[in-house]
Amino acid sequence: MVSGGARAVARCDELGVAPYSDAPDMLFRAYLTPAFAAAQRAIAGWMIEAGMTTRIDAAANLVGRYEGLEPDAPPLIIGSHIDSVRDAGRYDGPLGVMLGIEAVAALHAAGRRMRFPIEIYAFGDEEGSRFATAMLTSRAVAGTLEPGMLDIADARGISLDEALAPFELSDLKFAEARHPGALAYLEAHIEQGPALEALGLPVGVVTGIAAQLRYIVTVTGVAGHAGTSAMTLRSDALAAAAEMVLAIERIAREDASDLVATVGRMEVAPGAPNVVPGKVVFTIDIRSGDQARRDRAAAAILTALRGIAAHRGTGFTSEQTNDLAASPCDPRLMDLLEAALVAQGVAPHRLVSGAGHDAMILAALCPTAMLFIRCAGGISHNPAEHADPADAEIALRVMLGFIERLDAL
Ligand code: HGY
Ligand code: MN
Ligand code: MN
Repeated sequence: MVSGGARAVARCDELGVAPYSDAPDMLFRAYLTPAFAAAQRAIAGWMIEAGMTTRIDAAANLVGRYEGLEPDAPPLIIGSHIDSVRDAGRYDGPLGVMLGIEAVAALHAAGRRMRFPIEIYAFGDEEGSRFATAMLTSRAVAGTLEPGMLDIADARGISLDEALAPFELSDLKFAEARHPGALAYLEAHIEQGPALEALGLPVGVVTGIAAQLRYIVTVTGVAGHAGTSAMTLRSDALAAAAEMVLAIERIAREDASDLVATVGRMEVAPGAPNVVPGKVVFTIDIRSGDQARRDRAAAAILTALRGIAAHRGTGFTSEQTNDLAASPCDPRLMDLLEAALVAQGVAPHRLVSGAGHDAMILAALCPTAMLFIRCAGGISHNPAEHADPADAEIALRVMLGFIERLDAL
């Protein structure tokens, strides 16, 4: 018989290709697309098979529920996201959802119910790969949406409200996804880094998640003929942006800490070989476990970029699109998770997450815990991402041990 861990990995693989990807040649499943809807249908089927009832909430999250002995008790939420980055790996997000389903399937097969209900959340938007504001759907659940956050459109100009319409949902009701109150939130996720692999450990307990800031920067120069615009007379937006990217890298490197800063997307207009670039739009993502350090670096970066723009005579604007506070995991839940991990014969190890997770948003709703699963070479946000079925099986047993310990409190 296939183990629950192996089945969870196999289901992630199944979700890695069409019709569960919107792109024919890679995995890209953005929030509210046809591939997203197809993935929801498949996952809902697996939830029902595992003994749950299912619903889609007002933010288009798929929710499976396994009743407890005390139906009105606040539930344990187990979740992660099913949207992906462009050209994604198969496990970032879905593995946590699949393992949650497997945990319920194991309880159901054993005829076991806890005092509390268990809800499995397949969050819709975590990556922010369609709309610039990431973690929209967990913010709706945690009740931390801010004014203006839903007033957004994707790269093709489709508003959130228009994207919700095929799901028979609307941005006016989005906040109704707010959860009435949960006992705890547990998220299993691939580590997306090399630490567990280097230590020879299949799983580890997360202590907290680094703070993030994201910006969109627009650099405006003057478009001109590539053959006739003299080098000394140009206002080249891309040359200025290139200098800015290097300044961002230098500032982050010079900090010599856990601080990281990334320019991950750049659009050059008009984007022709024979035209001096007139406009460049790029993103900046800045993170550190220390929020004050992150903020100091962000201020230094913006000052440097303004200086480059002034020196080169280009226009410069920046807009903050995301501000996620550092999020410590709950000490008591960490201890429970660690006890469950030790019971599986795994040496305990605690580590910080540089990647963002829905858990950092859910922390506003209830205490949170995260279990990291080793991933090959620490590679993530890359189709080469790989999680071992044997590690997933250990993670599943740790999650079940955690659930039993939470029930016994
Ligand atoms: O960007 C992140 O940290 C995550 O993968 N959403
Ligand atoms: Mn990711
Ligand atoms: Mn993720």
